[in-house]
Amino acid sequence: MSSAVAKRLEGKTIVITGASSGIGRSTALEFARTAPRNGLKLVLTARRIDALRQLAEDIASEAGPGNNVRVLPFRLDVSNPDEVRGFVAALPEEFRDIDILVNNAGLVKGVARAPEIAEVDINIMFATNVTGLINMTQAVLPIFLARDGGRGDIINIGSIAGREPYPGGGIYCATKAAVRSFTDSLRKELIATRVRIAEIDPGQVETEFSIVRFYGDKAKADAVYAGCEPLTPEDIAEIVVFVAGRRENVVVADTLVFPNHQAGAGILHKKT
Ligand code: NDP
Ligand code: 8X3
Repeated sequence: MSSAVAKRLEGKTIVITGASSGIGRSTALEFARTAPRNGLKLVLTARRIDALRQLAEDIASEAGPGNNVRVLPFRLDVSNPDEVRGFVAALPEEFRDIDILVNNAGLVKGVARAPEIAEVDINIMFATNVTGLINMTQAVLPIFLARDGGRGDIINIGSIAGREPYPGGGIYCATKAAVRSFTDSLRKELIATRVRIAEIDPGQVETEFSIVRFYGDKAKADAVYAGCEPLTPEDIAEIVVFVAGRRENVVVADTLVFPNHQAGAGILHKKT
């Protein structure tokens, strides 16, 4: 017997960006766990294709024997506008009728403050977190709008950083504020359709995020989480699937989620 959520997800084609790690990877697994026998099609995208192929194997074993989840690992750099422009046309026909887009790919680079912020870091954060997310949305939205008056879900992963800018995060925070602004505009622009636009803003989640921030320095990344208990990527994945699995008339527009020791950007109670 299927749960109500599994039935609502029946036959859906779901695209997840940044599925090779962290929140995106956990979201792919969570969709498969929630609806293993409901004909889901998962298009898992990121730059690291080997990690996506491994994830496809992990999903097959998690979803268990008899599952009918179909997984397509697809190499895609969202910061490359040409790749994003060609994305939908490059999908095999049976994966093209996309129902849900999870715009999750994103990154932070460094903790530098103006005027010391490297131009290369500024550019990659904006090209990935902002232009990449907007281009993905524009690539997929025509599919939604062509469907009986407009139907489909866009779930954007923002951040507390988009609401509360902090020193050393000037560029990353600005990118997430841009995501928030674009998301809110989009929801208003699409009011005459049944397209649902959601934003989920996590606080501290332990993933590869801080390793990327500190250019691969694991010790610096670990120090971020010392003395506290961050959210896990699974915590956010469960919320993504919850949002996608609501009754069609229910829009969970905006969600802010913290671990228990956090009450704002950088407002953390750490054990000493
Ligand atoms: P991870 O570093 O673990 O995952 C980031 C994912 O984004 C990876 O799969 C990576 O894949 C992908 N990615 C990065 N650049 C590109 C690109 N140019 N094209 C395609 N994919 C790309 O971090 P998280 O899981 O934590 O991050 C996911 C999202 O959550 C981000 O948008 C982040 O800003 C947001 N977030 C994270 C928080 C945290 O504390 N961790 C808190 C709030 C929000 P690959 O390298 O293979 O391309
Ligand atoms: C990640 C949360 O506070 O490290 O988006 O910027 S924070």
